[in-house]
Amino acid sequence: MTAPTDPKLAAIRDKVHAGERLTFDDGLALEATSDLFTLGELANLVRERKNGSVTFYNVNTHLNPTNVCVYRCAFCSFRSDLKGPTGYVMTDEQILGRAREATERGCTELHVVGGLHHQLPYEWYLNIIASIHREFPDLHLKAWTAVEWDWFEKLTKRSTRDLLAEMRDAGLGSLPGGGAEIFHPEVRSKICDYKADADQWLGVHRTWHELGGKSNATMLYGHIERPEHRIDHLLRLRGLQDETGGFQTFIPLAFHPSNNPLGKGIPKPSGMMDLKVMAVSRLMLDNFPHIKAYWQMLTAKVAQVAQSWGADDIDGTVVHEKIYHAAGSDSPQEMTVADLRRLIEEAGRVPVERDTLYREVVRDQPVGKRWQTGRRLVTLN
Ligand code: V47
Ligand code: SF4
Repeated sequence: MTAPTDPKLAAIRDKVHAGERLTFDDGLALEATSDLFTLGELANLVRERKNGSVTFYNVNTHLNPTNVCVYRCAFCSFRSDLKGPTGYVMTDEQILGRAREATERGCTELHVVGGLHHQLPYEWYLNIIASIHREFPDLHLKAWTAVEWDWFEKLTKRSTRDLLAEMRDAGLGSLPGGGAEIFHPEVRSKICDYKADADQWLGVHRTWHELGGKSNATMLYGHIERPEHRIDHLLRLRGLQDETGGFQTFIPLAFHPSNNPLGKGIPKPSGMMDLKVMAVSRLMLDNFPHIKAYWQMLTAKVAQVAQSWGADDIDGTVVHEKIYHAAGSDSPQEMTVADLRRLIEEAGRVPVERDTLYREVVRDQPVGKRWQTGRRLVTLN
């Protein structure tokens, strides 16, 4: 391995080898380099320290109960106006049908997020969780982004703590990482003014962690943000993780520019940028156990390579995906377990099925075939 010629990168390399924390300036230096090999070498070192050669995947599906949304985030291709031609609200039967389908396919997780509907009360969102949990108690419900929780607080005038505790008692399992976008107000005010700001987003996760819950975090990159905004974003997450330890995984989300106002004239992030953001995230978020290369977002090809640039998770089977497909994603809607395992094995990694809380899932039969239902036998850890 040859030493990097850039002296800043050489100093960072020494720090990473010594297990020292990187600073904001280190983050900027990592962002500035085009030495992708050194970035990969360093991120891979941290990845293997934390997770060895394992890459996690899960068997999951998504549920977006409505796309009607009071907000108008400039990057969003999924939302609809209240009376828009593409607006929908799923019926209780459709929602339970989706949960039934998930269970029959052997899913361990249902990822539930949607729009902030102008007229539906908080109780509608609560009932989704309660009714699915009543019928399918083994399905882990990873539900509602911090933006949605902030909306519930506005709707009910109750504290987020109270709402989170109520929904946990009704069957909520964990919080997804969406809605974080870019925290810095210079960018946030341009791409998603009005919705929960950085402190509100972080506040929801802090409260959930204080209640003993686990959650994820994301960052939407590749639009109008600059490197300093990305590093700022990562350091705010690292700060909260120092306080609570409640984050499990970080997911960098590549911006998809089709069918949304922000995307005009902006190309999709390049492969180079995808790998750089992945590696920088792994290096800056030294207290996050996992970094996810979400294949739906990155493409299966980049998710495969990202496993050598810091990622130790590629997400799951997914099946029903609306948010990125509305924004021009040409990834398939679904991957079989066999597809996911092949992606991982070809990258020289060891595939391990996990549940939402990163416990290994052991099945009594392989779920290599899409329609084969696996029964969870033992959960380790
Ligand atoms: O918050 C919306 C992003 C997020 C676009 O927690 C877009 O395991 C790119 O957070 N281009 C929701 N991104 C999805 C999300 C997520 C996904 C997978 C796993 C997990 C997890 C969380 O999708 C939004 C926003 O940042 N998004 N529109 C777009 N045009
Ligand atoms: Fe609404 Fe979420 Fe789309 Fe923003 S990203 S407009 S909050 S659905």
